[in-house]
This record gives sequence, structure tokens and C-alpha cells, in this order.
Amino acid sequence: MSDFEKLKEELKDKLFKAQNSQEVDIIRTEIFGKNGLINLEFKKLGSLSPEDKKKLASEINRAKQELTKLFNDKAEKLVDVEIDEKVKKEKDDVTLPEKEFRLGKIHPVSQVIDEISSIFSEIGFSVEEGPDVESEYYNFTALNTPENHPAKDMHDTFYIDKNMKTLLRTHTSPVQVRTMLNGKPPFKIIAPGRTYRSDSDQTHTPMFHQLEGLHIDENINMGHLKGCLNYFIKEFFEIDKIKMRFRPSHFPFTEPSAEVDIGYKIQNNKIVIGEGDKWLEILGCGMVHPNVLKNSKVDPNKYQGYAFGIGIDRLAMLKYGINDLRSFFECDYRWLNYYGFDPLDVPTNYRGLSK
Ligand code: 2NL
Repeated sequence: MSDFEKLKEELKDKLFKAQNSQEVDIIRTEIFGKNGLINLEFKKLGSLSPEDKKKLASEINRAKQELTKLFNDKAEKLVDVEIDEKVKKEKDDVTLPEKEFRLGKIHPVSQVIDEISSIFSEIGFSVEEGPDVESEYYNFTALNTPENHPAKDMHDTFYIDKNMKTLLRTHTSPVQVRTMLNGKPPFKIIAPGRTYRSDSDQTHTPMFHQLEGLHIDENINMGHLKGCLNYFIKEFFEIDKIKMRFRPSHFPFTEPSAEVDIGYKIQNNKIVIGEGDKWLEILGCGMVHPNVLKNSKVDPNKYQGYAFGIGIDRLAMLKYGINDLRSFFECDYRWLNYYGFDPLDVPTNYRGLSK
């Protein structure tokens, strides 16, 4: 073994035994420093024949590579060890003041989605979800929407890629189509979620929330639809009686189609839902079009059912007296603190700091 090899082995052993980064730094200088092992060996090259020079140079380079790797590994290990030691030495300082505890609020839209989900689950509906970015097929084609329908216009729909036929869903109906394709009837589902349309003014935001419902079975008729909506409105607005009317309407995905209004009046500057001689349009609905059933692999000769769609944001505004739709999505913490809801599981150390 050459002197160089011997020294190298000695230094490797020293490195292996090193306990902390200071020791490693010293060994680093002994190897890679100006007068370290590697440099001193390189200095010998000058007096050698070209052949020996080549041989020794490659030997030194190999040694250099080997040692560099050993150093990197050792450094990595030492960092872990030193952090462990530091953590072990640290003691809790019991004299420090406790951390301020801030309880968040539940957004009115989340609150209303939870309320609606629990109302429908009482009568056997399950909650389904799907992607915000949809294919044109699930959003329009499967739902019997003709190629030239105005909703498909670029001005109304946010297309992600017109060639790839991807878009931001304009309603949550695609969730229902997907659910039907993935399962077997009967279906009794609701689909709440974000929806998007290119629209922005005092009563429209480009992103809004919709809830759709779908009930498919043998012999489901419009009477079931009326009963279901009647129950839902009463439960949601927490009233015993509801004035409700169905007006004929048109949607490509239902036949017949209807819009539903509920009665209301203004009393002491406040809206009273369920009575009075004014009408408020609140949702669209109908019997699912046979073409939609066919596209969803459901036999329209055996099964039929109803569907409806409701704007969640407006329901939240009505129930909780919020006037401005746009404030819903401005992420103003003061607004959320005022209109938001306390979570049900209030921790025991909660001292009302968010109020
Ligand atoms: C509205 C109208 C509606 C539906 C949504 C639906 C879904 C399937 C099949 C058939 Cl999978 N229909 N959804 C039906 C009627 C109306 O929404 O004005 N929403 C705010």
C-alpha cells in the first residue's frame, strides 16, 4: 500500500469516528485543504513521466470522489444526530404565555350545504360529488342540450379548451349522469357544489353554488316531486306551512319542466317566507327527459323520475338575511366573523376570542 493509500485509510477511519461537525471540518481541511492529502499528492505529478502521471492522476481523482461521497453522507447523518440532541436538551418553558386560540367560522354556503344534505338524507337521498372541470359531453350532450343551445356559447360558459372539449361545469347535473352510469337504478341523490357561468353583476357571480336532486325508480311521478320539494322548503325555512306554485317552463333535460315559486311577504322590514301574496322564484325542476336516461344507460321504458336544481347562494341569502351576493366570495374575515357559523365541536379551551 502506498503512503497515499495509507494516509487515505487513516483519514477515512478518523472521519468514520468523528462525533460532531467541528471534528468533520478539521478532517475536511486535512483532506481537501490547501496542504491536505489530495493537494499534496497532486503536487507530486510534476516530477513524473507522462505515463505515471496519468496513472497517479486518475488514482487521486478516484480517491477524491470516494472521499467526497463519504463526507456528504457523514454530514447528512450528523445533521440528524445534532437536531435530535438539540431537541433532547430543550425543555418546555412553562413561564411562556399560552398561544392565542382563534376559532374559525363556517361560511354560510358550507352551513347551508350541510343543512340541505341533512334534510334530504332524512328522506333517503345520498350526497354525490364530481369534478369542477368537466367534459362538454357530461355537461351538455348527455343532458340533451342541442349543439346550438345558447348556454353552450363562449359568452356564457368558461371553456378550458374548446378543442379538447373541456369546460367548467355550468351546473352539477354531470354528477348525476356520472352516478347513473356508474350504478344501477333506483337512484336517489343530491349533488351540491361549485358551478361556473360567465356572468357578473349585483346578483350573479362567475362562480356560484348549485344543488341538484334526482330520484329515479319505477313509477315515480310529478306528485313525488311536489311532495319532496314541499317537505324540503318547509324543513329548510323551518316553517309548518308553505305556499308554493308550479309554473310551466322549459329545460332541455326535463319534460315536462316547471319553475317553482314560494309565497312571501315583507313584515317589519323583514322577509317572511311561506305566506303573503308575493311570489319568489326559487328553483327549476321537471321529469327527467327520456334522452337523458338513455344517455345515462337507464331504460326509460322501465324507469322514470324527477330532477331539480336550486341556487344555494340565494337560499343562504334568504334564510340568513344577507343582501349582497358578491360579499360571499370576497374572503373578508370580518364578514365571515359576522355572518359565519360556530362549528359544533367547540373545544373546551375556547374563550370566545373570535367574537
Ligand atoms: C335551475 C334548473 C334544473 C335539472 C336542473 C337535471 C339533472 C339530470 C337530469 C335532468 Cl341528471 N335534470 N337537473 C332539472 C331541471 C331543472 O335546474 O334553474 N336551476 C337553478
